[in-house]
Amino acid sequence: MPTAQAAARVDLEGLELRVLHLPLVAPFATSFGTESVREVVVVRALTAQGEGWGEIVTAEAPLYSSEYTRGAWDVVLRWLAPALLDRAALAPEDVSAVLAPFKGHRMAKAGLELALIDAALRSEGRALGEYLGAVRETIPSGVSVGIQADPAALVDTVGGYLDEGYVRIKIKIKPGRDVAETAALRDAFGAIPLQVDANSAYTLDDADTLRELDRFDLLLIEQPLGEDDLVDHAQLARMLRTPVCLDESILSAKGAEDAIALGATRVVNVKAGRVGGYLEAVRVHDVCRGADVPVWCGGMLETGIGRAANAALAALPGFTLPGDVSASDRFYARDIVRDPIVLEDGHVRVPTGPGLGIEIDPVVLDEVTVARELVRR
Ligand code: SMG
Ligand code: MG
Repeated sequence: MPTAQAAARVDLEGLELRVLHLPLVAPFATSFGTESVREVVVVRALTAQGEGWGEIVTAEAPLYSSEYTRGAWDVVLRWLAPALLDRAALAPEDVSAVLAPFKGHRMAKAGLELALIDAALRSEGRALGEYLGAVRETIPSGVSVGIQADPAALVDTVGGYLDEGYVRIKIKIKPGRDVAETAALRDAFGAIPLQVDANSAYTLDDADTLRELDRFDLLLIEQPLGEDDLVDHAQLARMLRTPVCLDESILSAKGAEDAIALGATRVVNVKAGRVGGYLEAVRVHDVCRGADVPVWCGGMLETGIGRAANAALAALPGFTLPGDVSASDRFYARDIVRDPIVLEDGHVRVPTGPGLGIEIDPVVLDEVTVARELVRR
């Protein structure tokens, strides 16, 4: 893997944080709850060389992971922003080391790092894809489908996404809402590329149910067990024909290496927020590629900011499976960017403009902002 050339240093003068409330086009139900409004934090880095945008992908409640919006807001304002603003000049590659003394809070760190990456690359007129090591101009687009009222409703919803052109379907499952749902999709749509995501809803005691899914030839089963259950995942992986793919459990490149060595994961879902930033996400990709483990790009219902960045990340060579980088309108009627991600023949274009290659729509941004804070040097 050729190491990307370092980005320019920028003089950080301020950080603006906003909490946004973005209504979803339809409620999104997972094994841990249902969201109708996406609460998310966007970051604007103010530098002497220009501004940059990032996104902190926490949700209102700590249900997917221990991070949540108000916690991220607090840790950024109290600890992370002051540590960054204390530096005279900063390259994006320095951000993780400056923030390393503060444990955890990976999503918060990732959002800050992304804003610095965007500012630095824009100042150089350089695109994020080129910086991260992208090798594709477009990426195949999958869609993540929430738990529906019943299998018939699921067939209906999935049919709509297939008609739109999505090339891979992922459905959310939980105990009691798994085998019948998967069977209904196979009956209705035959051998479409299909996978399931449990968001930690099962234990090893459910192995018999999970083994029933083997007959559906799924691409993978994502995060069946708890975040900390690496040994249990390894044991489950030996009991299933369906490849186990970890999401919540992989928090770093080192964590990915360990999980692979243990046999706990045969495929990895890469999410920049979960691992502390896009640069660590590239390192996760590199580790997996070195071990011949395919990766794909996960999603956290990103706005146009994170969605553009995910498209660039998913264009790296080890991303050999379609990810959850769907069109913006899969979640939002109106995005906060002027150039939202769209689906073209089942694919999404990797942005080529400077930085993230996006332009914020200030009117929409103001309309969905519910809190705002600016910290200056
Ligand atoms: O951004 O398309 C998206 C959502 C993809 O299912 C998705 N994300 O566990 O992979 C996952 C979930 C995490 C967010 S659920 C609120
Ligand atoms: Mg997942």
